[in-house]
Amino acid sequence: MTEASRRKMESMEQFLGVKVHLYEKTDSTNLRAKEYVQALIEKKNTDRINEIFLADQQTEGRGRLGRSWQSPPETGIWMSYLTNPNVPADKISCVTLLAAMGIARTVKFYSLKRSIFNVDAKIKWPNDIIINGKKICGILSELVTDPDTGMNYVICGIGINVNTRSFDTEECRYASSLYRESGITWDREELTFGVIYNIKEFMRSFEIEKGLEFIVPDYNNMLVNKDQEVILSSMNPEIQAGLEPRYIARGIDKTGALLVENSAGEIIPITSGEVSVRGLYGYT
Ligand code: BTX
Repeated sequence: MTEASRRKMESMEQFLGVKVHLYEKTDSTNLRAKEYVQALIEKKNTDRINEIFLADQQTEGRGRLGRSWQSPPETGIWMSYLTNPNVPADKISCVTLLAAMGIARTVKFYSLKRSIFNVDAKIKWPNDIIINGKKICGILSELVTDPDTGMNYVICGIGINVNTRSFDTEECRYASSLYRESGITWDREELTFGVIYNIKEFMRSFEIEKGLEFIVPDYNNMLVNKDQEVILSSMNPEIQAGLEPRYIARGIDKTGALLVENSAGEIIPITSGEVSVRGLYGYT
């Protein structure tokens, strides 16, 4: 990151009302945020927190279930949004869905502004943003609870492939970037500000409403496999044994669960983070 963009980023802190921690290179922004939370817990923090950990490059970017996340220098947005929302613990998982909405909305606004009409951002429940059937963004949310106060801190790790030219490993066969899908170089700073702004706004509404009802219609409009057949799978053999071969994805409900319809026409809410959703053909 250049000195000029660093200064710009810092001056945006006040506008966005968030503190930004910048790193040229770090192992993982989620790990930086976790360390920070530990220090807050030791200091017996009771304040509300909205802070961003943003890196140009991650050397050990992490995905879910111990997977890795490729985070090469100056190509993407590798950041963790740290917050401690005033909502019950059972609603904390909604933060991932709010982040996905914030990112998808930012990509849409940016595309409209620049007349880029060949990218249509969709959400793959619960934590991916998809364009043309390819994964351009993943979200890894982690929870840390203060054992004394019960305060919940959510670290919402966001990886967006912005101007990545190529993904050459088999591991990334479903990956793409905004550049690759649009043929245009995107402004990472502008996107970063938009993502932070939109997530913060969604979080604010979520705390007022104490739920997700306000995003359900918009979310379902962006759901990549809405009303399509999907296959659910789980690494947990007990959960896997109870799953049918195919379902139809009907959309999320106000708790953030994915509603799927089985062969008998029954609607089943899927809440488990242990279940992953695949379309019949390829990744989505
Ligand atoms: P995930 O488990 O859904 O996706 C990880 C999988 O995605 C990998 O196993 C690989 O197949 C594929 N993959 C790896 N790198 C990329 C990439 N750059 N683009 C597309 N596909 C890829 C998704 O986990 C959650 C990722 C969160 C990443 C952010 S970055 C900031 C924060 N810090 C951190 O360490 N992680 C988060």
